[in-house]
Order: sequence, then C-alpha cells, then structure tokens
Amino acid sequence: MKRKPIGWLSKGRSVVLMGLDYAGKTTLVDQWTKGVIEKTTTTIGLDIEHVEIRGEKFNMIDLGGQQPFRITIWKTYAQMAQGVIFVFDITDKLRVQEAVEWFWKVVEWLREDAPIIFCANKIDLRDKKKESAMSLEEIINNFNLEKFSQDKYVQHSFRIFEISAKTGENVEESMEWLFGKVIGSKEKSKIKGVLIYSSEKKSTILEIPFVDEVKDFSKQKNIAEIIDYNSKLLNKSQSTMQYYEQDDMDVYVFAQGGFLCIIITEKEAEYNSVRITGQSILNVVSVLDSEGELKIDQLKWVIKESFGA
Ligand SMILES: Nc1nc2c(ncn2[C@@H]2O[C@H](COP(=O)(O)OP(=O)(O)OP(=O)(O)O)[C@@H](O)[C@H]2O)c(=O)[nH]1
Ligand SMILES: [Mg+2]
Repeated sequence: MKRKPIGWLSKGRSVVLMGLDYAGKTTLVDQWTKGVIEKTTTTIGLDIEHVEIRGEKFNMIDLGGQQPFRITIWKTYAQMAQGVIFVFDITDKLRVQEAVEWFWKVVEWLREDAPIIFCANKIDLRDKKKESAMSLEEIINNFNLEKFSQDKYVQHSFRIFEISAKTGENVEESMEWLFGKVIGSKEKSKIKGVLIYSSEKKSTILEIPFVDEVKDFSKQKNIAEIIDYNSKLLNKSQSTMQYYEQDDMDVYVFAQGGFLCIIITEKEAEYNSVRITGQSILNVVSVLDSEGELKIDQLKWVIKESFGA
C-alpha cells in the first residue's frame, strides 16, 4: 500500500516569483489567478497559490522580496524551482543595481534547465513617471540580458515581457509562455526515497519512500550501516557528499549542520539534479531547524512538492 502522510497540501511542481520588494509579485499573482488586484502588503516569508493549467497542478511560490528574505530563503527556493518569474519595477531606477545583483544570483542558483521570465512590470506608469521609468533597452543593458544567448546560460529558456500587473497587460501571455515551458520540460523523478537523520536526536526524523520497494529503508541493513558510518563523520561545520552503489539503486548521502540527508535513486539518475536536491533539502532543514520549528509535515511537503514522484 502507498503511504500517504497527512500534511502534503497538494501535488504539483513549483514556479517561484522573485524580485525586490515592491516590484509587484503579489499583485501579479492576484491579477493572474483572480483577475482582480487587491491592496497588497509586503509579503512576509512567502505565500503559496495553487493553480491548475491544462490539467497540471502547480504551486506559485510568491517570495517576500525584502532583504531579510532574500538572504535567507531565496536560495533554497531558487534551487528547487521548476520555473522562475523575476519581477522588476521599471520605475525603480534607484535600485536597479541591487536588482541586477539579485537577478544574477538567482540565475546561478537555478537548475540549469529551469525556464525564466523577466517581467518588466508597471508599464502603465511609463507615461506618468517619465523621469524614473526605464526603457526596455536600458533594462536589457543594465541587466546584461543578452548573456542568455551565451553557452553558459543557453540551457535556460528565457524571455522578457513588459507587463502591467495592475492593468493586466501582457500578464496572460507571459504566464502562458512560462508554464508552457515548464510543462514541456516535464521529467519523471528518478528519486525513490528520502531519509533525514539528526545527529542530535540520534535517529531518523523523516523517511519518505516514493516507491514501495524502498519502504522502511532505515531498517535495511546496508542503509543502517551507511547511516551509522556517516553519522560518526558528522561535523557541524562541514558539508560532505558520499555515494554508494547498491543492487539496482544508488545511494547518495549528504551531510550538513548535524543532519544527514540520504537520497535513494534509480541507477544512473542525473547526478547534478540529485546533488541540487540533496543540498536544497538540507538547506530547508537547517533553516527550519534554526528557527526552532522543524515541522516534519512541512518538510515532507517541501520535498514532495519539489521533487516528488
Ligand atoms: N501602477 C502599478 N502599480 C503596481 C503594479 N504592480 C504592482 N503595483 C503596486 O506596487 C506595490 C507593490 O506591489 P506588491 O505586489 O505588493 O509587491 P511585491 O513584489 O509583492 O513586494 P514584496 O511582497 O514586499 O516583495 C503595490 O502598491 C501595488 O499596487 C503595476 O503594474 N502598475
Ligand atoms: Mg509580495
């Protein structure tokens, strides 16, 4: 029987909205999902909106754009995103360099095949705020957006849209393009199970088998040995990765901050995506743990949502 832990809010892949505070991310989500915009207040942490497109479920993760959220949670969500919507307020000329820096940080964190749209937002203000509004050309030059034609970034599908979250101009077109790309790049998960071990508690704190054959994997002898061996090496300040081959499975062990994350995959799973997955999971674990609220359901949900079968 398939186990179905309580607390997984919904299935689906995640598209993440990023951009400085006041760029218009929450307004864009409201405009597109509800067709109306309400008065927004700055997003604290994140909000999640569930949407269904062409029969596929998605989570739109609307991240807070203020500095404290950028430096804490952005990286984790960028690493797990299957698509990114970067929103820039074209009238925010004063902070353009700050936005540029964060934009490229995000691009470096992303999976190399994640599609990205750059939404140059608030074009309804072009006429009213002639002084501070940037032209498309200025934006492309400042953000160096032509870099997306270079080898290093060519894997990303990338497009710029000039939009107004307020009036709805180009909103449908931009979302259609991004979600179309995300749906098009669908790839079956090769992950069979995830296990998290805490050195402090000296026990397994989370185990999610995605397929029946790895049920109760902490009880399997070789996995128990792998945990035992790696937990002795656990050092708070170091992060390591080990790799074991086992029958028809591969076992990856990531260690960081007093936690082990063990990922069991099919043979020859794509190494890079497993590595990013392991690191993302441990980042989430350590952020939640440092806030003193490592909620297992929440963690399960994050893993399932982002990488689940
Ligand atoms: N004129 C105009 N105003 C907009 C547009 N999009 C957003 N705004 C306004 O910009 C302000 C900030 O919008 P939010 O959607 O809250 O911005 P955010 O990016 O979610 O900000 P954080 O949650 O702090 O990261 C609000 O007052 C919006 O009404 C737009 O296209 N045109
Ligand atoms: Mg917001």
